[in-house]
Amino acid sequence: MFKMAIVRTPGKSMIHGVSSAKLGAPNYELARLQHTKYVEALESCGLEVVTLPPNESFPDSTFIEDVALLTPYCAIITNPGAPSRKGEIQGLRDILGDYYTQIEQIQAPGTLEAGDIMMVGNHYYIGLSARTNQAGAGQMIGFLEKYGMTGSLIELKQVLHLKTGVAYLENNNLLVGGEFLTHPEFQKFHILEIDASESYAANCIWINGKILLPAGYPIARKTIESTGYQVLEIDTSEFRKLDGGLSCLSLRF
Ligand code: CIR
Repeated sequence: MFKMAIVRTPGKSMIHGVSSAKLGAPNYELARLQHTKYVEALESCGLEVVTLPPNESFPDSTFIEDVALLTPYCAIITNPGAPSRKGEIQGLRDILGDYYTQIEQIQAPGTLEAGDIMMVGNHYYIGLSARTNQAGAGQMIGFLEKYGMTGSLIELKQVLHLKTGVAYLENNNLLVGGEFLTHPEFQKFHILEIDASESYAANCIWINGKILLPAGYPIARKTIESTGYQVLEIDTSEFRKLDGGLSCLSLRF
């Protein structure tokens, strides 16, 4: 169960965020509204939500998931692979210090963005992507093992982050799309397939027995509901324009 989440309100500078989506610039006012509703959804799942103020110096800083991995035993600050995002970790040690006594940090030449990390119990799958390199992933596995957890690598071919294409929904349920559908590492799970026409919906989050799903993906909704989960739909259209999804917008612990 998760008790808390940390989010960062998007700043006006978000319109300059990194994007490959070709969906146009996000509408800032709408993004703020969607972010508020996202926070309300987290709260409705029983989480206490800590909201950090906008950081205009970093257009992508609302995608706070990427800058840290919060485990039950320690926090690990990352070293984002995107040059424009490296500074997002400034001040993070102080913020996380309110909740963690053990704080580790990925060091260059290692790079890692935690959107590339999927937690399955005590095990963490780490995507090797354009943002997360071997050195960063190796350091992460070292930290996980130091605190009694484990990690393993998954090579990415197409998507931005590992969790762009796969989400663990607890109870052995794995929501999977695209390049990960046939991945040998994932065949031991109960696979919930994401239709190619709804690939964005693969980035869902399990929170205390409920599933947060991006709004507008009816096939995915039906698939998830067939497992008995209650689904809460959240409109993330403006974050999608920056290649971001539901998981990217919070640190849950
Ligand atoms: C980026 O390209 O870094 C941001 N525009 C989107 C980050 C999305 N984060 C995530 O998938 N964890």
